[in-house]
Amino acid sequence: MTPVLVVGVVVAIAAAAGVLAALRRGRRTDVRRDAPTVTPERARGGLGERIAAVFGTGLAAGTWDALEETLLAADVGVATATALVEAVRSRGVSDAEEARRVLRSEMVAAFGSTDRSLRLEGSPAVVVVVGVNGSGKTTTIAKLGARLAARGHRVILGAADTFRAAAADQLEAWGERLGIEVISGSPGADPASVAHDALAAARARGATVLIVDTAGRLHDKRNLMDELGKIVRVLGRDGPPPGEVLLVIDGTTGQNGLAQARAFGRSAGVTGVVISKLDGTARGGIALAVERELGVPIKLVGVGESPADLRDFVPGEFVDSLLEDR
Ligand SMILES: Nc1nc2c(ncn2[C@@H]2O[C@H](COP(=O)(O)OP(=O)(O)OP(=O)(O)O)[C@@H](O)[C@H]2O)c(=O)[nH]1
Ligand SMILES: [Mg+2]
Repeated sequence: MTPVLVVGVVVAIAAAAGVLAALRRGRRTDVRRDAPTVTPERARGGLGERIAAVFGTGLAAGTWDALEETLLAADVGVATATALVEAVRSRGVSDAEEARRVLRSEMVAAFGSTDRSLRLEGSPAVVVVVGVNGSGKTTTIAKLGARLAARGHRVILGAADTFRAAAADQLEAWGERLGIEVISGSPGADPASVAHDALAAARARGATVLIVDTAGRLHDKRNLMDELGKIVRVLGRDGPPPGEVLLVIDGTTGQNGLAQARAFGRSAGVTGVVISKLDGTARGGIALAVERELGVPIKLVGVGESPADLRDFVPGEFVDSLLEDR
């Protein structure tokens, strides 16, 4: 490994530790505050410290390459890494502290100041959750359902993932645990018809939010994107279209996640992104790549498997946790 690559790999690990530590410590009211003050992750160093190392010996020929490698190793993507390095370079930055300040403001600016709140309009408001298999859709639905129910919503879940019999069972188990009703069809049923039935039930029960689970794969050779499009159309047939189509991306899949995001973003009318499993990844920078590439706001992040492990995505906090100097 070249020294640059070594720095990159270390940074990637440190970045994840920083994100995790900051998210766990929590800066929002709904965040658990039971993490110890000093954790092994924090002791290992963060992206800020690594950037300090890059600039530590003053500006040299390799500084900008090292910075770019550092960012790439945290998975911010080539286009974003190049743009960030260029931004820092063009400001005539000369020391680590200044570099980090400029980098922070450029990273936050890269996210933009778009509205990241969930659009919960309509009665019921409809949220469709899409993504490749295993990305974390069902778990995210449980977390979101729990959050909305705790805020006074009457929530119903629709199990339109009919690919596996166990998929509806999984959602039903969550429903039981959380005290939330789940509408499902028979295994192999047309997902759009399950979605339709779930909406009818939600209306009949006076639910304020319907969250619809979908499959990441299909039984036959039908096109998944067409199928998801059909679900969304059916849900909007005699009312407004679903307010949210949330794409769940597994934060541990790196550039692969980006490829998925492109496919879903183009075809399924995605309105928001959830990045799951940020607790298990060295690649928090994927958030920058995804938003820049898709132009769709990241709204939520998943940081664990329990119902409380859902956070609003706040760019400033996210970047601070990536860059924090511990
Ligand atoms: N650590 C961690 N694990 C997660 C998170 N979100 C989901 N998982 C785990 O990831 C695995 C897959 O999650 P699911 O919610 O079943 O994923 P899915 O997209 O519904 O999968 P399919 O139904 O097969 O398409 C499960 O073991 C979850 O517990 C997260 O934020 N952090
Ligand atoms: Mg699922």
